[in-house]
Amino acid sequence: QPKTPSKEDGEFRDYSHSEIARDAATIKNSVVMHLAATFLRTPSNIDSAHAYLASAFSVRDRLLQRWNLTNEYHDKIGAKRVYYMSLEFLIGRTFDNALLALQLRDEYANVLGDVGFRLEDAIDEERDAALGNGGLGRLAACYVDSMACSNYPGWGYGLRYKYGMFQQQIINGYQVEAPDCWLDSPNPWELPRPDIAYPVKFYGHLVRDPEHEHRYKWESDVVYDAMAFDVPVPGYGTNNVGNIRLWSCKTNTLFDLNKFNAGDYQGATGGQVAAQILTDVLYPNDNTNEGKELRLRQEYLFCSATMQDILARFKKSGKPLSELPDMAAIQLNDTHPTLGIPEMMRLLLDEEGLKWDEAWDITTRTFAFTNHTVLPEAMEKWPVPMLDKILPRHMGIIYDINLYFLQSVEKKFPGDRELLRSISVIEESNPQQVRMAYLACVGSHKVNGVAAIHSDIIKQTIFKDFVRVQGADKFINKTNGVSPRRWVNECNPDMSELITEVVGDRSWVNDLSKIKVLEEKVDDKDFCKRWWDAKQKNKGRLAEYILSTTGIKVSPNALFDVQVKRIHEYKRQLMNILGVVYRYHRLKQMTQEERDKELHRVVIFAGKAAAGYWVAKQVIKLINSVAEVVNSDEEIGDVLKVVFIPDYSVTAAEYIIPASDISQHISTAGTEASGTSNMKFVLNGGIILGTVDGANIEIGEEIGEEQIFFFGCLAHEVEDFRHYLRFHQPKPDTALQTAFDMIQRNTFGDAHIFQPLIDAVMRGGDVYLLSVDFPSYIEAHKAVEAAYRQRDEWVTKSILSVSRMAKFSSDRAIQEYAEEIWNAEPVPVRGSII
Ligand code: 6GP
Repeated sequence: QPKTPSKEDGEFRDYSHSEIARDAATIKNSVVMHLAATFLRTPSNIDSAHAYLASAFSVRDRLLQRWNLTNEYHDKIGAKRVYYMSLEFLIGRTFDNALLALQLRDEYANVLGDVGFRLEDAIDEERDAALGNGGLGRLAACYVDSMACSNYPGWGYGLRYKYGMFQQQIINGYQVEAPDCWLDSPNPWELPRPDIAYPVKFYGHLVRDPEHEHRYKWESDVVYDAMAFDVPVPGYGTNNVGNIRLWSCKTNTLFDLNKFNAGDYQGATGGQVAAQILTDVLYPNDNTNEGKELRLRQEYLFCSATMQDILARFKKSGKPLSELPDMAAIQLNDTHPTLGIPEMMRLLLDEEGLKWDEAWDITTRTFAFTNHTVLPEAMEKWPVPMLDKILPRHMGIIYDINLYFLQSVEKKFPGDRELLRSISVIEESNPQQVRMAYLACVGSHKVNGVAAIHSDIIKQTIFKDFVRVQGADKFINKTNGVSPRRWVNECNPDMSELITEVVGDRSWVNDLSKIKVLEEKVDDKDFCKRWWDAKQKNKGRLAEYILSTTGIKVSPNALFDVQVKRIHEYKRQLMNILGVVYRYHRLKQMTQEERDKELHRVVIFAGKAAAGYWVAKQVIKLINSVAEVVNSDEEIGDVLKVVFIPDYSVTAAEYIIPASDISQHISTAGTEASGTSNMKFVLNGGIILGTVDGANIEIGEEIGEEQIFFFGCLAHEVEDFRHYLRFHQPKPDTALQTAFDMIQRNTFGDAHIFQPLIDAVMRGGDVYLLSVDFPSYIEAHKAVEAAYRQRDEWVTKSILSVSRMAKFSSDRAIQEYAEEIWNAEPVPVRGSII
């Protein structure tokens, strides 16, 4: 049981006397000190890059002091720790976030002002930490933020990729990928920890211990050292500072001096290159599994170092290993960290000498698993021969896990061979494959989906047999959430001011239920005007951003219609751009007088396609080709503009999301597990146009269906439509046919480039049901337009929506995980230094 700290308060050191002072003079001294001692600059010889770096290092000093305090405190009281294991953390920038958390933003703005710089420009010098693809990686970042802010003793574990998410350039309308060299300039937000490193083995062979059934010695010459880098996670308005521990390979010891002396320079560094490559790149796949050997080794390096670190920390407590589940909870962010389960078993059996049943009990009580997708192409599977070669011990352990599991199934359902085949962790294909989702499920005490509909779907599909065998209670829902710190307070200062004014203070940032009172303001004309003006200001800011990134001029007075997310067929950016083509066609049919009466609209896209996802890349090309024609059509002018903002990132999202009037979340029903940007858009006063899918459904339930524009078929209808379309040609309605015709008449350049996109609908079975949903999609757009013309009612919708969004704070999500999965409690660090 985690101890409550209160009664021991007096025993702990009071740090208030050692807190680095927060007055202007001390802050200025520390910035100047870092300029000189860290960057060899004087105040008369700096640029905004150094203004940023020196201030960031000075903020970091303050954070690290609290980092130490937090960890020492948690150690002393023996708090139960939560470990969030994720191959992705899409952190974005940290400087502004840290300033707000420490409540030192004004102080640093003044100090920078004194040396001739604007804080905003310094903030703009920071590069995003883009160690993730999309929703899954950003969720991990929001969750560590919430753990820190809600005082949970939580750490993230991940990999420190040298190259993060690729940089997207748009050349001739096509996506071109360039490496993201984010570590080129000093990174103030990480601390190298050469003292914290663990050996990680690959390949080799096993020697069985004749005395013990389940004990082996794993011998191998291929051993790499994984070294820790710590990234502090500022807790807003609390002493607690969380941590993300990222692993990288140490290479110094792999230099072969003998080869070098013999003149074999390449050979001398070969081992270093092999080690380095393990943590060089983030795989840029979102919702797909590549099955590459390098990826498997990456996953294992991560899991092995993390398990060794967690066990080492636990063992310092001196408690018996059977108490590990009382002191540590490990959450698997999808299947990518699943090797943690057999690795924990290996350490407990081979290194600690535990018996199988003891080790298995400890493991399953410690691990829990979150599933983030139902797309079949994302299901991780590893060929048995590959696993056996790279990780022979783990393959053996997985076989045993499966054997004991299947024996228990056989006992409960004797003679059901079909059940055994379908539920087995090993798929009987050629070659055999390890189903990682099944392994994660067998090795965890709880499995959750990320929105109500998604958690239901996984119980009816991939985990159907497991529900039968292991009981329904193991399978629960934890609807996603987003951090109000980054996704309102930081990215939308003007709206945040208004909320603060109504709430009375800024406490809503850590307790989103307080924004409910906004509801009382819907009849306050003056307030509504200021609400509208805040949105307009954000749109002005985005218009500038669009101009500087694309050269396209848009008017903030138009309706901003936004779809930003990874480019994927199931997310249906194609349907959006076909809708734009149809709109363009209609506008061209009108007289000038008629056009003048039309609502002006800017359609904004952003998002990356996986480098190897050809269809998604063609969609980007189509969007850019349509944009080029529409934007240069003088007849159309400002009535319609189409923009593709390149290189979507967390930072770009912070400009885009607060500026949307309407945002599109239009996945085929049943395919988007949750979505999290939908929550961010509504929290920033935008309205959703969406399908009845993922968290859209729960958002609708919370804010009221009058506040959301739903369209399209329902999840339970999808299978029938798909079945029909496998055998019948789709029948596009006139609008969709018109859009196809326009493309095929070369309106947007050579039509044959785009023919495969049309064929996917017309000949490929229309898997994502564009032909089915298009008519209601167009109708929904009309409804949006009519509503936007009623400005007062629109503002009412916007304010009401925001006021009812408390559920979608990641603080709520984390509290549910803590109570229902982790059995962990908040442990606010005492000895106040604030
Ligand atoms: C994503 C889901 O597609 C998205 O709907 C959800 O909001 C997000 O996870 C966070 O839960 N899944 C992935 O990005 C992914 O790669 C394996 O899943």
